[in-house]
Amino acid sequence: MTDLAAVKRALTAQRIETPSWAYGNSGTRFKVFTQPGVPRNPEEKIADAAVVHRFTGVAPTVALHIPWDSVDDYAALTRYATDLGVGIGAINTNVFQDDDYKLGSVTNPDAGVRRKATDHLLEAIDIMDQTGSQDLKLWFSDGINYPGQDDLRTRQDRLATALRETYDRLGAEQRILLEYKLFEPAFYATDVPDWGTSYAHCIELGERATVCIDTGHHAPGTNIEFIVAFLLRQGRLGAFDFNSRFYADDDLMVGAADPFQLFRIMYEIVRAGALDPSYGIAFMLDQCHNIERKIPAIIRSVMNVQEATAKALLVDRDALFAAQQSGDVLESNAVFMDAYNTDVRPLLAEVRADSGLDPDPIAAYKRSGYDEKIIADRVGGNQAGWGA
Ligand code: LRH
Ligand code: MN
Ligand code: MN
Repeated sequence: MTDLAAVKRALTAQRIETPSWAYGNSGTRFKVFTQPGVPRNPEEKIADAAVVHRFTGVAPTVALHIPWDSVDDYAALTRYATDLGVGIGAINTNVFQDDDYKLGSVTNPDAGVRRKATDHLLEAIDIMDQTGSQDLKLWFSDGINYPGQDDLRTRQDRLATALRETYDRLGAEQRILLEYKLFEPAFYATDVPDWGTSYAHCIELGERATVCIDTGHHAPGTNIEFIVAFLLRQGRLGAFDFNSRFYADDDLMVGAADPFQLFRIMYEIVRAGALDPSYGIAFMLDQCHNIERKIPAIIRSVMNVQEATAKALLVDRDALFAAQQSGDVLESNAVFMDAYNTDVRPLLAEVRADSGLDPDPIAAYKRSGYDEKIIADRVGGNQAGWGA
């Protein structure tokens, strides 16, 4: 039997981090469709994140991406966020948008470029010291397009060297989240293409290096929940970049393309007792809203994660384990699917009402007048990461 009060407590305690860049204009390599009212600076992105938190109650931190969110005074930016009721979360590094990085950043054949890239990673830790952030998120676009273009093994050595220097600079409470991605922008071989490569580097570095799973960074058909289960068992799952994909790294709203997959992932989290923030997994969104209004899309994404989580929490684990133990294939699957097929929207509405929130965050946002206000106030807003 499922303990409904415990399910509600877990849902109330859940935390989801939103990304600053999802509030700004974004696009594909073919076109950035600008929207009225988008943030013009990091402060306005944080203000939008605070609005998402105000209506959902579970998104109290916002991830920054440097240099997209560079400011002169990070302590002041942190105070600004705190005043709005949110905190600064992970600091994301960017060693992929500079001409120098054409042949790679930390794996570049040129030692000078490697130095520049590593210095950026170290600078990000300086920023973390000022924002109080614990997580340094590293994603390397490094890779090669043609067989023979560079030495695969030497590039791993260069990567390890840069990671070591970065890891050694971490403060006692700080950690590295090493993200992997199968391909793009490199098409033949990426230097951190999969969870195994990330995991191996994390093991080499030490216990404060963990893997970040971006759900859009796998080959079609990859069983992501298996990766989740494996890394949890090893104590090396540090974070998610949630989004959905139909084809490649689509960065669509999480739970939009495959809500069943999101449920299966969240089940492994619940199964491992890893949902509570005290466990230390950063559940972040990494999305771009190219054609839809951004704030309601992010609220929708937060709600999609909540729905998948609620269903995962509703799995009757006693019944499931009993069926599994007796080798009852159909019953095991039926118990699992029963939870997935439950309409959890009334339960989540109740959880929100219990916390003093509007049970329907999107409707509440629409009624709030915030959208009209930012459209009127933010004239000339075009600041974003991708395609800015
Ligand atoms: C790379 C990535 C990584 C970047 C973000 C903007 O595809 O997922 O997390 O930091 O996109
Ligand atoms: Mn990502
Ligand atoms: Mn991505």
